[in-house]
Amino acid sequence: MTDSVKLIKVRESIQADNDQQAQDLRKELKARKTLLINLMSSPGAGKTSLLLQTTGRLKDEYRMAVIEADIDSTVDAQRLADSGVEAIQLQTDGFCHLDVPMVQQGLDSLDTHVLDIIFIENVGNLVCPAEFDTGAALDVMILSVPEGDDKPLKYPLMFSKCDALIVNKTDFLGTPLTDFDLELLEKRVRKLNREIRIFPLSSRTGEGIKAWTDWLATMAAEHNT
Ligand SMILES: Nc1nc2c(ncn2[C@@H]2O[C@H](COP(=O)(O)OP(=O)(O)OP(=O)(O)O)[C@@H](O)[C@H]2O)c(=O)[nH]1
Ligand SMILES: [Mg+2]
Repeated sequence: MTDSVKLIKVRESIQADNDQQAQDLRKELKARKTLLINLMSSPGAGKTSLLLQTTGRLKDEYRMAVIEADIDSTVDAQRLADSGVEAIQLQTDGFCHLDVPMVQQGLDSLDTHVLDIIFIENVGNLVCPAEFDTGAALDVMILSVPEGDDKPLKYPLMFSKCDALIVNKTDFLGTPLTDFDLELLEKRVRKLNREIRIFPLSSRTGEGIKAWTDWLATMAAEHNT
């Protein structure tokens, strides 16, 4: 275990116009040919596990970094740094989501000019992160099988705003440990968001991850031209 993680304690911004700042950041990163992806989920759905799998598979083709956000601790950034990925840890001091100025503080610590893809691991919850634009070009959420297939009914905004939904922990499917119905979930999600891409996968076994990384590669090619 190395102690190679840069830690930044961020505070809620007093600047009101987060949406305008998000548009400006998106434009700036498009011009720099850097794809920023905002990854959201409830605590423990598998954000860090998926980031480890994803960066591990794409490391020969893309220069990548991760901005981790947590209320406390540097555990997640350390896990990524230990795997060889550049990772910044933002500590939000009780705050439940990231806004653009917080993301900007993370970006300021990275050499964005040489990076093709930057992932944000947002604070774990399905409510507040859905309400704040981070300036990312893509919003991606994870729902894990043990959370249940009823979540689109309870947290519709999150499912409505995302470009892609990862259904993680599919290794639970078909076992007595869950009654999760993937078809029913897809029906519920499509009612909220017809265009969303859905990737069932297991960050544990690796099953289904290639479809996700292939899509990411297409998105990076489109964005970074
Ligand atoms: N069975 C199974 N377990 C998984 C899978 N993906 C992650 N896990 C486990 O789920 C737990 C939480 O995973 P994390 O990757 O830390 O989840 P997270 O969303 O980053 O969690 P927070 O950052 O705390 O919100 C860990 O014990 C992982 O090993 C999966 O596909 N299948
Ligand atoms: Mg995590």
